[in-house]
Amino acid sequence: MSSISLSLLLLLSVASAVYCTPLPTITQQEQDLAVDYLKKFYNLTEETGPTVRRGLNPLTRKLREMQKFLGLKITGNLDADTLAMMKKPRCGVPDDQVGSYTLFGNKWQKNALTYRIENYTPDMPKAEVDDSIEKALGVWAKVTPLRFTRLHSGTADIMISFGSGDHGDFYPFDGPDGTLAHAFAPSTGIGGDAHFDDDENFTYRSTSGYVLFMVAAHEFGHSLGLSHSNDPGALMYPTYTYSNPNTFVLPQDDVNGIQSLYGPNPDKDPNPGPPPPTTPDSCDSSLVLDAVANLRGEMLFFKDSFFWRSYPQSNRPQQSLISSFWPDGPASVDAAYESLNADRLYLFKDRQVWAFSAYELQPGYPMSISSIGLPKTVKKIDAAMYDVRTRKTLFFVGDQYYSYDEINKRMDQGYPKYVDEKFSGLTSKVTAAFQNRGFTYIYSGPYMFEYSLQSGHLFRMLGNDYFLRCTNY
Ligand SMILES: [Ca+2]
Ligand SMILES: [Ca+2]
Ligand SMILES: [Ca+2]
Ligand SMILES: [Zn+2]
Ligand SMILES: [Zn+2]
Repeated sequence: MSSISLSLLLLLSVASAVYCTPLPTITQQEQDLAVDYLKKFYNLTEETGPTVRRGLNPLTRKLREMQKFLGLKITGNLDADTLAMMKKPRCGVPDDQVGSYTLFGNKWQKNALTYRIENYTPDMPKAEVDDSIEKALGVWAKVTPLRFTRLHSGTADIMISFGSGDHGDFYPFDGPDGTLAHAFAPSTGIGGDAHFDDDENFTYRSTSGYVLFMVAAHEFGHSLGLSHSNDPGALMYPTYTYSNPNTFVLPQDDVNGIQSLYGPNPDKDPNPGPPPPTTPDSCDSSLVLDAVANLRGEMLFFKDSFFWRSYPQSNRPQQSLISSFWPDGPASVDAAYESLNADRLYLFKDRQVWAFSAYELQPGYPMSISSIGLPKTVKKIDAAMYDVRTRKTLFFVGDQYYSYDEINKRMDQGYPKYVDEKFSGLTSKVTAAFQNRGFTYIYSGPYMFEYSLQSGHLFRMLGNDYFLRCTNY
């Protein structure tokens, strides 16, 4: 009895993995949220009158615009990923332009600017608010000729305040989460000012609550003339991402944006620190991917803290931060694979493995990689690949590989074996691996080799960018 129901369950889970993910049921509340989001951030306007318009309906058009800007699959539907994105905490300024860093209208016609902190949040001691604001302005001063002086009275260029709900402009805040803050482009009066939603819990350094330094640094980008960027690594990307304030370095896209307005910093920095982080570029011919995996019919390509997803209908892969889809996962990965047997995506980093059902972390994870039977001497996995035909997963470690039986959930006897015994000609380290349409693809540095796993025959040598069609055309 129990074994029958178990095998039925297994069948059901395999079926859902093979066909498609079920459509989410959308509540009226979620529909309202979506319309409200598109009105606020994508200038969706009410259609009036019975006029039948040609082309896409405005809701679909705005959904597609949003999906494109935020790096989602462009479906024009209110799918689960899109709804999840709409529920993420973000900046209140609309995403009104498309591209990497964009300009927000004006710039200041002077480099010496003043700021004033008009009131405080009860969430943090005043000294921590002062320090967060000063450091957030310092992010921009470091790479430009802009210099900021604090005023304690009167009107400053950048007036900073905390408020909730209606707070004196035409853009009321929305209670906890949703919009965290907004700021106005350079101009007189309210221009340059930054408002923070005091219904949020702001913090100085903690990972619970919103780090005021991060939110403020983003808002001051608007105060200085930048709009939102669609570069998922940029500070000016619309949604909130936690970063450690002690180690934060302004990303290259934001540096390019602000320097296009004000030029570089003429003063030599005695402590230049690490260079600005750049977002991996799929057109970089020297690109070496960290890991490649399938997920429910899509291909996932991991590099640093980012991944691209490519699905059959798309003509260009979408790039996102790993943390925006798997917030409970590692910041970057060594290896990844999808077990069609278990309908699980596994991500590996150092000695740990995380298991996800799509984006949901499974109970008990992360676990040690020794829990799947790898010897304790293995410090990290270089690559992992699930073989559809045998339902075995190969784990590549140095010049060797292990074989894991997904059905019986144990390591096969007689391993590790040398990689070049199985894959002729492959003498350097495997960096990533996956299967697609019956072929086995083994990545090694900037190269990728196409094999038949069964015969071991090598068909051709390609580059890391073969599936990852370059997006800058
Ligand atoms: Ca002002
Ligand atoms: Ca809010
Ligand atoms: Ca790897
Ligand atoms: Zn913003
Ligand atoms: Zn406001």
